[in-house]
Amino acid sequence: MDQIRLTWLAVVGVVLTTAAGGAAAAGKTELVANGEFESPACPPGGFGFCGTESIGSSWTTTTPAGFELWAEGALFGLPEPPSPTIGADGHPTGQHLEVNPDTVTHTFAVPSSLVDPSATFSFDAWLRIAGSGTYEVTGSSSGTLVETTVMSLSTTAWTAHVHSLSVLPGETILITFIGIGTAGENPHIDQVSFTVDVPEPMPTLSFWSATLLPLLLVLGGLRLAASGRRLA
Ligand SMILES: [Ca+2]
Ligand SMILES: [Ca+2]
Repeated sequence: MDQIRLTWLAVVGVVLTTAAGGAAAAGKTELVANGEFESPACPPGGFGFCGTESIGSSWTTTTPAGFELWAEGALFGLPEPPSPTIGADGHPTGQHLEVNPDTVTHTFAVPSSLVDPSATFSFDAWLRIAGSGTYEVTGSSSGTLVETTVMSLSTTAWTAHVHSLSVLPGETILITFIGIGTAGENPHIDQVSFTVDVPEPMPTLSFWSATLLPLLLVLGGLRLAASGRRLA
């Protein structure tokens, strides 16, 4: 096999390796909408109720007045403590959601393009004054992914909850938060997150024809010219 053919084989090998790498590369994709509860805006330092249409249609609540959003550091009234202003990640909380003695859910679909089944579910919880709460995660194909678990026991700090899960492409995920206690004695939640690794799309044929193929032709031409000079 001559040197020119060897060079072309090497170039084709590099291109194929690059294509395979492009297909395998993945990025974290967030599947929870408005998980920081920053929309719509609360009155500064206070709290307010809002409807599903403003927080996002994939969220539901059984609280009759709607979703109860609180501003960062909001204080309902003494002797209650204000909401801790720093989340478990060390950053300011912004707004957060009071679950109330009710049920709050969030649903979304896992992308059908999913290759890697690993997912990460996480959120912060703060027990405002008393009561308690539980949460669970269910997949429409996978079944129960997180069993009913205590949400928060701290009235003075946000508690981080992190779960590594395995999900199936295309299934629907249901996250459920349940407050237990009387009104005003229930956990708050913040920075609800559910991430998966989704492969990045392959470069299109037009990308190859517009950039790499001309480059290969130029490289091949240079190689031929160099080979010709050596022969001359
Ligand atoms: Ca927030
Ligand atoms: Ca946050």
